[in-house]
Amino acid sequence: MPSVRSWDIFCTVVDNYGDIGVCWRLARQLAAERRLQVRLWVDDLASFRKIRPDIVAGLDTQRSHGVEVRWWREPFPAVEPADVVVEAFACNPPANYVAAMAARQPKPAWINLEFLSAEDWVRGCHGLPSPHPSLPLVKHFYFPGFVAGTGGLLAERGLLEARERFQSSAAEQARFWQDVGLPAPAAGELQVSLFCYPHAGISALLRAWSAPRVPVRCLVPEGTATEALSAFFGVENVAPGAVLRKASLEVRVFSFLDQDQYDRLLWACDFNLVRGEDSFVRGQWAARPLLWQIYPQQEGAHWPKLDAFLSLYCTGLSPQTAVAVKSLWQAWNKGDAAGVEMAWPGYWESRVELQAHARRWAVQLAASGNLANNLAQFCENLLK
Ligand code: TRH
Repeated sequence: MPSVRSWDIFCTVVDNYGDIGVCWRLARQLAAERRLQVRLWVDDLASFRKIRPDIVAGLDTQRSHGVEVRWWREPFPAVEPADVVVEAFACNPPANYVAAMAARQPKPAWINLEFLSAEDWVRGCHGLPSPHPSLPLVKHFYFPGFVAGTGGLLAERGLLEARERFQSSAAEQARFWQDVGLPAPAAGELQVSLFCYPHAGISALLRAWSAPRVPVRCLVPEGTATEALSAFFGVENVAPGAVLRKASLEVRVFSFLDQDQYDRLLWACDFNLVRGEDSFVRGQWAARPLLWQIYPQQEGAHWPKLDAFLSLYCTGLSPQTAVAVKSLWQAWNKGDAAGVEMAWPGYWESRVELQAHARRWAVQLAASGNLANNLAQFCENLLK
């Protein structure tokens, strides 16, 4: 492999944090572990700053973690295209940049990094070429995935070992709680993190957790479930720092953490509610039981994706636990409060099996390698 390949990664922030979350993770890993020269073009630096606080909104050029971060805006400057060009989620690099790619010798490897899905068709489309309709360029579709024959999932080197160390070290956990300004958990208290889109099912879980059984501490990032929390606790202030209590439930609202600290939060909790794409993947690497809210798409395109993941994830579970997982996940994604309320006790009863399963699942996922390395190798083959 040549000593330093250059990469341009293009990211438009459509909404939320998943687009930049994935692109930043990829850029950082390529720079740190493969010593590549990475330029990340982002159209919304304010969203980026939420998950990487050293990013300054309004700067055309800055560096973070060995990555050159460029503000993507019009008019797009005349720059020399990199050896590898990644457009995340079909975001279409600027026309003058694409024209420069076509004029470059040798041509860059051009990748469209797709959304994550467990559906079967992904393996058939992963890596397929798509010739440009008018320019001498070929784009390749690159799909992340959960099984061999896909691009795998983003995971930094040593991630599982770091998580293992953290989860077995009381000192590391104590340091974490201190660093993020949250009190350490009380003995016997169930720790839950809650990251989701607004929906009616949230109140059902809050009700279940406040029933006097096991004390629950629920940690919620700012801007999440705000209306549900307001209504449930009858308060207006659900800003960062808010502490809300009802019977055996305590909710604490925190300011967004950077990605590394958010990982530790997932590792530190007993049960994680995650959403979208990137927190969903990190929830799996955390090796703890999880509940995923998929990003809702038009015309229900997300339902087959949810079902495909559920059938993969539930393989190897006892029939009773598989039903418990499917019932809760489906009710949660429908925003069906009554369904969530009915499904929670069965899920909770299966927690020992689910915990063991979550650990096995993370090991199984790691066996497919990691997306950054798989993608770098794929591009090297294209550039040969
Ligand atoms: O924010 P999201 O809902 O992003 C979504 C999805 O990616 C969806 O597929 C996409 O189409 C849409 O955006 C545009 O959820 P996601 O994917 O989990 O991204 C959240 C990111 O924020 C992830 O990188 C983790 C990070 N994060 C932190 O760094 N700190 C935090 O405190 C929290 C709560 C999240």
